[in-house]
Amino acid sequence: MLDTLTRRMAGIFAGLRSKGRLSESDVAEMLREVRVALLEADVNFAVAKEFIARVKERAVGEDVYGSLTADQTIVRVVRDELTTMLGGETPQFNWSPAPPTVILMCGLQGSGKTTTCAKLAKWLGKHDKKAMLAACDIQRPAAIKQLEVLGEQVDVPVYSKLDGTKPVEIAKEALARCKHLMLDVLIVDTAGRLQVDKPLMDELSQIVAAVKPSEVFLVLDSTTGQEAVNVAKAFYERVEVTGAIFTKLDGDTRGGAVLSVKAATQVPVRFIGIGESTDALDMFHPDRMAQRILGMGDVLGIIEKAEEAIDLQEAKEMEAKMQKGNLNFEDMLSQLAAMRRMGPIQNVLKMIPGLSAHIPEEAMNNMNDSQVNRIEAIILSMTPKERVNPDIINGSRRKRLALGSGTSVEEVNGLIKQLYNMRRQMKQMSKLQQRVMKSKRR
Ligand SMILES: Nc1nc2c(ncn2[C@@H]2O[C@H](COP(=O)(O)OP(=O)(O)OP(=O)(O)O)[C@@H](O)[C@H]2O)c(=O)[nH]1
Ligand SMILES: [Mg+2]
Repeated sequence: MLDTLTRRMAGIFAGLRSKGRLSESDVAEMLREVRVALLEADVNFAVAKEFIARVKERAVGEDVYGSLTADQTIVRVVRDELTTMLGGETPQFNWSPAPPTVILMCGLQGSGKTTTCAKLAKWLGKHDKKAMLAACDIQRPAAIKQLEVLGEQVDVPVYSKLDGTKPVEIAKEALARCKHLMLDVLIVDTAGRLQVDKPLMDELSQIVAAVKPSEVFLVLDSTTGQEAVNVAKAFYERVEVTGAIFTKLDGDTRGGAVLSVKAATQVPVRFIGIGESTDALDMFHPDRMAQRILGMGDVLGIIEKAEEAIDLQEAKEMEAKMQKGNLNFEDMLSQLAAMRRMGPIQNVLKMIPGLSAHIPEEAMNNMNDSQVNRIEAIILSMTPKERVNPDIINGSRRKRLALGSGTSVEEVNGLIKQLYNMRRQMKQMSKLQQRVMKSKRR
């Protein structure tokens, strides 16, 4: 996601840091590079220009030239202005005071509405809100089926009708049903069109009037670049869109539309879709996104992902084991599972501050989950006894494990050695901790 831009920005600021005192022309040169990087990432021309002008103005105001900490100041100014450009504060979710809260999804054909309905339902589930989906795209029978399949995947009910009932009526009936079942949120999936036309807008207006949504999310395909911004403008003029959801930000999209839509149209970005699975939806935080783009990482994002993935009780037990230094392969297996729940390893790595600037792009792309898969395969080939007591794994068993897991004896040996190393380190660390505690008490 926005990898090229992040890399460029991190490079620009690293160059600045090595300069020491900054002159006015240093800063002007830096801003010129930033502007080019933004434009290359497909940020709207007017938005980029306005951004640079604001940074320049503040740089003068904050007296950065000649000061020793000029680079820090300028990075801070750029970060703040970038945050503002992305929408400033993270908008609060608009819950209806009288549940259920209705969310209307709209957008052009193929933008990702139906998929995002399911992702959103799952996201809401993680936030203790029970959702229901309403299939109001009756243009294609396959669309209803698609929503039903997705609904089953994320374990939420889907309200649908195959008898030619109009979308407005379906939405109304679904709302009544949702109330009856005392669910928290109704998500309404609608039909897409190739372009913003009158029939589409009329249908949306009717649904809005009938079910009074608290949130109207416009789903935009980020691979369409600046066209997405034009679509957002057109929708915003006709319906009360409360937020944009950008899909398909995984892969190699330049993503400039995501960066410019708020400044160009007033529509704030609320979520981003980063993959096809129902998990691949992140809430959009302007400040964190700005930090990420500037190579400062997204520490809060990592913590949130970890909190979602790790069971607190399990973590405590693990810590106790680590202190005693008797970590075993069962523990390693559950750690790997927790890691997997945090999403593809590349995505997590990219959130670590500074990493993207220092690890070459190629190396980053080579880092994938296959390493984790191999380790898991080896552990799963062990007997339960071997997993808790690796001492009993002898030479012939190691050969067998390599064969069973499709790896090599070297890899098996390496893994076992790694476990022993970890045990030793843990023991040393807890000894050190105890010593520090003792000396503090004295
Ligand atoms: N890689 C990737 N693919 C996505 C993402 N979101 C949606 N897709 C894919 O985009 C395609 C279209 O998604 P749909 O959800 O069917 O789009 P839609 O807007 O409902 O389409 P219509 O109902 O035909 O207007 C599907 O193949 C999805 O898997 C995303 O965040 N990343
Ligand atoms: Mg659809």
